Parts: sequence; C-alpha cells; structure tokens
Amino acid sequence: MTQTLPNGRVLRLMQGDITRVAVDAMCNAANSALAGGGGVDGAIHRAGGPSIMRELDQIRARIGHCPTGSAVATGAGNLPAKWVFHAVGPVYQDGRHGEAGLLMSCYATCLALAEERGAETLSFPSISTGVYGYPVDEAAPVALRAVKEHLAREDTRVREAVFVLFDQWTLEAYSRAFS
Ligand code: AR6
Repeated sequence: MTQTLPNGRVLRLMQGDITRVAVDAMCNAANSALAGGGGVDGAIHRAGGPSIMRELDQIRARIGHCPTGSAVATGAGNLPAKWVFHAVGPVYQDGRHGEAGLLMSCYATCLALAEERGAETLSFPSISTGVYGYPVDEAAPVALRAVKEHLAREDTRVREAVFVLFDQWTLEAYSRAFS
C-alpha cells in the first residue's frame, strides 16, 4: 500500500523482513540498555554484524542508557543501509501510562535523526507490538500519524518512509489504520 502526500513524499506499507529492504536509515525496536535482544533487534544485529554493537557499547559508555521514547544512531554494518536508528518503545501496561506519547516520540526521534543526517529513505518496524505487548490495533494509528505528520512538512528531507511489517496480522492492522 502506498500513499503519496500532496508534497510528493511517499508513505508505504509492506510485509517482510526489514533487514532485507534497502534504505538510507533503518529503524530498530531496541531496549533502553541498547543491549540487543530478540525480535527485530536480534535480526538487525545478526544481519548487520558486530560493528553495530561495538558502536552501541561506545554510546552506552557515554550516555548510560537510551530513555524510552528516544533513539540513538549507529552505522549499519552489513545491512543495506547507512544508519540504524535504535528506538526504545514503551512497554505496554494498560494504555493509560503515556504509552501513545512515548510511541509517537520514538518515531519522531527517528525522523529527527534522519533530518540531521539527510537520510531520504527510512524504514520502520512496528515498534513495541512484539515483546513489549502494545496491541497492534492501538499502535498502528499512532505510528502512522507520527510518520505521516512529519512527511507532510514542506521542509522535510525525507522522501519516503516504509513500514516493513513482519507478519500478515500486523500488516492488516496497519492497512486498516492506513485507510
Ligand atoms: N523485520 C521486521 N519486523 C520484525 C522482524 C524483522 N526481521 N522481526 C520481528 N519483527 P519486537 P518490541 C516484528 O519484539 O515489541 C527485543 O528483545 C515483530 O513481529 O521486535 O518493541 C528488544 O531488544 C513485531 O511486529 O519489538 C527489546 O528488548 C515488531 O517487529 C524488545 O524486544 C516488534 O517486535 C522490544 O520489543
């Protein structure tokens, strides 16, 4: 599914493995320890190789941890990208603990990192809807709104953002929110 905004920027949904989709910057669903893990984080480190963790070690030595709702940037090792933005989504409790704001902020931080670096194409997984338990039907409209609002800006350097969704169920939830 593809939507072209009035300013020519493109928002796209596809099903697949994010590590195989070439972009300038690939976003990861990390944890605040930046320590690697399962899910998309595990896949990114496996496919990207050890240089990504080495850079995260340096970032950790400098800042300690990455707060929920924020993100840090590294190179992309062997991945088909220039950068990986490691975003820390909220662990879902009941939806009344600021989860939506924190989730929005993950996407917004990744987009700000993209602007700083001049990344024109960007990929996102469905942050927080795996291990972190955010119901995908609630997360999808928040994620899409955050990215679409940014893409709609006249001055954005981002040309295209693609959500690479791993399973059919997640793709369907995002497709419903998309239309
Ligand atoms: N490509 C795209 N999406 C994927 C891939 C992939 N290769 N693999 C999984 N997904 P999760 P979270 C989907 O659990 O909920 C990690 O241990 C997955 O199906 O990866 O933010 C981190 O280190 C789901 O739809 O991230 C953290 O500790 C989505 O990615 C914690 O999990 C997110 O699921 C973060 O949990």
